[in-house]
Amino acid sequence: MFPFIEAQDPEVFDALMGEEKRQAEGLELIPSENYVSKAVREANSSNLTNKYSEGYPGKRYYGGQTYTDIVENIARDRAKKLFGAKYANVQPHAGAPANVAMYFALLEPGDTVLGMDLSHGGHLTHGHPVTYLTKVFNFVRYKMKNVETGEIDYDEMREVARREKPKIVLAGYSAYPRELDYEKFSEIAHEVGAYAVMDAAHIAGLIAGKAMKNPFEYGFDIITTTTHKTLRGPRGGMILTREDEALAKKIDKSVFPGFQGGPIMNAIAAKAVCFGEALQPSFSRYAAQVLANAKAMEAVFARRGVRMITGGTSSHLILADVYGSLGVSGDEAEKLLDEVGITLNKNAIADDTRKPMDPSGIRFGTPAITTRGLGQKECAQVAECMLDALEKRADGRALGEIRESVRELCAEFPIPDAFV
Ligand code: DSN
Repeated sequence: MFPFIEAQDPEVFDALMGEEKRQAEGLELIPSENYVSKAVREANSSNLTNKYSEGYPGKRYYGGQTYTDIVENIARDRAKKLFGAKYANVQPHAGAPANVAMYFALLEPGDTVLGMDLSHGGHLTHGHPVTYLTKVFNFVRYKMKNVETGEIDYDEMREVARREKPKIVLAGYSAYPRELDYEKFSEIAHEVGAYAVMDAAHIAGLIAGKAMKNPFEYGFDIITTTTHKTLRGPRGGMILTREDEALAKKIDKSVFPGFQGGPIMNAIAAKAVCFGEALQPSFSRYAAQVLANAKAMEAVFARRGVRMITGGTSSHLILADVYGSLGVSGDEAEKLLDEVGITLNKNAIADDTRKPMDPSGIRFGTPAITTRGLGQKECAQVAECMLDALEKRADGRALGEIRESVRELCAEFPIPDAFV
């Protein structure tokens, strides 16, 4: 593996091999991570990294675009097919740039966006004060009505929308594990003349695989997403427009030249390959299994009395209040589980009173372990291991045994090379 790097640059080679081993021998539960196929990796490291392609297929600023145009058109066509969209822009470098380009396409400085309260699962790019976005746009909030069930307060959303007149009503989260009532979202957005926009970064693969609802089927105007989470592609972003051509043109202009320069064409080739994989029947089976596996983990947490925000999950992720239930903080839990070979992330829970760097919760999910082939039985076993490790955190021998059982599970389920 990596023979040229090995010969030329042993320092980087060593780090890459260390990561190879870490990924092979540990269980990846960060819900926004996944393993890509070797085909996606080949495309991502292909000769297209040598090429500049500012513009769009058929309308570029540089010559030599015969093959970049072919690749980008394949990526766009497959993306449209996957999500039932009429237009796709596959050039955003990642999810945050996709959201920034979407805001600047739809808004004037000072305009208002109505999004989920950040402590209830929203994302930094949905208007966290640490981002530059809040210097330009005005962000107002809706929340969950009940954090034990995850029910969103649609009455409050409507009231705030009528009062604040947002130009965008934004759905989608990085730490909210339930399905949404998309019909209500688009009804409220369109009542006040706003666009209904979904940031599907986390669940794009589950939508594409038809395991979760598609917001476009409920009147949403735009979907932004990453391509590297449940969609199982290269690191990257994308913006889809359901049917409005004028809107799609604004998005294109906003991505380039408004915000980005040259597209990362090797990543676009990898997106094309990933979308090709996601169009196969095997991907729908994968998406359904991701959900079934999360349910299997939920059942163990519920049986062992650990509080889950929203009471459990209807998606790929679980947000557990480990401080409230087990007296171990999110940061301690993250570090402890890392030691036994289980990687996840600390996360604030709704209305958390602890600090962001040491919150009450952990966030974990099943996209990567499902790619590895684990089923419900093994996922339940992983959940038991997690809670055993947290409960027996003072018992070095018990932790050593858990580390060993994680290693055995990893050996039984190696990271696959291909999915189709
Ligand atoms: N870092 C991503 C996540 O883990 O949800 C979102 O930016």
